[in-house]
Amino acid sequence: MLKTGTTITRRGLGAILAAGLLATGLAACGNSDTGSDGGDDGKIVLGFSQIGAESGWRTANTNSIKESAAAAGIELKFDDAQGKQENQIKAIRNFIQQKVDVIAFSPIKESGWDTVLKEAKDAKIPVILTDRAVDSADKSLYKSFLGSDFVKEGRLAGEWLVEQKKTATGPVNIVELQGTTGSAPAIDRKEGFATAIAANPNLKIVASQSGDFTRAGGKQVMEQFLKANPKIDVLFAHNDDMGLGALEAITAAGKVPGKDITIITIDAVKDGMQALADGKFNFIAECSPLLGDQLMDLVKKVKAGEEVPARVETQEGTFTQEQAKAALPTRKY
Ligand code: GYE
Repeated sequence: MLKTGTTITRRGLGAILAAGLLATGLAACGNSDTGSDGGDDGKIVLGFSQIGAESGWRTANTNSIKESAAAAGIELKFDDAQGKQENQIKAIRNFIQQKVDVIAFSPIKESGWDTVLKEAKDAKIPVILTDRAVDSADKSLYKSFLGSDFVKEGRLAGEWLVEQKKTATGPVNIVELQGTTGSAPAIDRKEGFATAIAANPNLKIVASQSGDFTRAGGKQVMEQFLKANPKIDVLFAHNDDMGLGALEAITAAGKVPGKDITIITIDAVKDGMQALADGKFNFIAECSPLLGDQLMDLVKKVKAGEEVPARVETQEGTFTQEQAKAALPTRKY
């Protein structure tokens, strides 16, 4: 994994600190290129385009960004794109027009960003990707990516299943609820899971479809899966919310979730963790939405002209039912 800029010499560190101090000093003296509205208060203005509010993860992510911006004294211009890429592009163009200091966004899909990212680059506004990646070949279009290793999350989910089913003699039928089509987490989690389960030829994905990362989507697609497949042993859902929606469909079909059907999800938001502690889910690979503090740190650094790592990854674990019971009381989201 790419982790440039993680080794900093003492001298380098001194230079970085000096540059940071200088930038802060300049800003405090009312240097005119800060801020979008007059810009003489020294405040950093961050334009952030959020995907929407499709899941518990997203809500926790939005709260984290708002809270961390306030705590860091960064002025946040927040836009909710309501699940539409065109709205995200519009928001980014607005931020460019308003001459914000830094733009950050969570791209709903991987492709289709080159033109607008080029516009930001031409306007000399640094861009930071949070949570999801883009497939742009030109890596100079953004300064950094902050988020999770989605392939690893899928792999951890698959490896747990391989271990659980290592003594299975017959076929184990798996259905997969994919995230939003074309999004980085849907593409990567699918890939990681498939790679891991290839270790046991008994494990077969018999149906795989997008539930768009929502509860309603998870419920609806699971209903179809149950109708079309008489024997489903395992559900792998790319997030907790789709798994939670699927619970309703499974119960309505007269099956016991967590027993008749083994359920594996990703995220570990509170409702997912509760389902795991209650025995309805069997395993969750964690994906942290608490990106706010790290994002504000990167924003300050790029504004100060410092080098930042091309990729910053969040720390994550996995949860079994017992571990969920232990973690729930102190879970923040
Ligand atoms: O897993 C899902 C959300 O991009 C990591 O998006 C994020 C995913 C998260 O809707 O719940």
